Amino acid sequence: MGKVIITAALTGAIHTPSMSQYLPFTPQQLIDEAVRCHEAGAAVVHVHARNPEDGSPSSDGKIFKEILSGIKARSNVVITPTTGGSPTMTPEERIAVVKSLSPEMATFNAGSLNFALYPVLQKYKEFKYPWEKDYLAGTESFIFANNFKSLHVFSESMKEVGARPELEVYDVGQINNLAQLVREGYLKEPLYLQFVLGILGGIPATIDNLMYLINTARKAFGTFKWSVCAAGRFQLNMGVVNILEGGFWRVGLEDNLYLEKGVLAKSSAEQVEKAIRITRELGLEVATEDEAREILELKGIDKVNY
Ligand code: KMH
Ligand code: ZN
Repeated sequence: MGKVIITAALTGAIHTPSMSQYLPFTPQQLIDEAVRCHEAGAAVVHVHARNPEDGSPSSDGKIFKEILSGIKARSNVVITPTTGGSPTMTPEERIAVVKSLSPEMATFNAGSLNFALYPVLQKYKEFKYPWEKDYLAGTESFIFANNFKSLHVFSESMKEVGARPELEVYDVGQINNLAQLVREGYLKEPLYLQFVLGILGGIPATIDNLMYLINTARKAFGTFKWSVCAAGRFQLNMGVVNILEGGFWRVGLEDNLYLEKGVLAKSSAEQVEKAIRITRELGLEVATEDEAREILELKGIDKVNY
């Protein structure tokens, strides 16, 4: 088996500041978190931008540039900015970071789905910032739109700057979307997939479902690389099964605020350390950032625009 790439997803757009005091959102906090995760052994960091005043999701190019160049000044880690953005952003706002910063890799969401966060309002009642409650409640009517026209535009934009798409797959039918994009010439094999389990609107996080996704992708593509991320406590068991199957593992506060039951993670780096401990206990090796660049065939840090 090859080496395991550990990705740390630093903040995302699912959790809000009131859910954990440790959720980073200013550029400086995100830069520090990325460096900590890299030092802990993550080869890749996945980055969303947030408004430094109140932690709300942002697509501001200046904020993205500050974060990515700040990380690059201190670390050689691979940086994967989001093009999923948040429920409040248009597709044009979501893809802008790729066009302006020309990253080595960026997320590419493989299809449309309901993306519902509103049930967490049963758990969280008090909010620090006014936007949080409305944002979460608004997802009751949110469809995360990634139609074929938009998939075509996103893949062309990534091709133009040589950014590798990390293909986010939230349900099994989205593998068919990707196969269609390969047939149309928009995506080139070997693909790099990220199975995302446990989003309300997507496939639930069970071992059977993860194996179904892997086996369906095997039938569709033969050879491909893949990682897994899963919501909440499923981050751990989905990751373990996935690396035993030959895949990679994403951790981080974007997907899971906890280190263990009832204990908030103080940093994504704590989850990175835990994932690496387990990976090594299972007799597997962890990829460095440059090994990840080789495995994922990335263009290189010298070809980015930040
Ligand atoms: N937010 C996760 C559910 C993206 O940023 O484009 C998957 C993700 C996608 O990280
Ligand atoms: Zn993300």
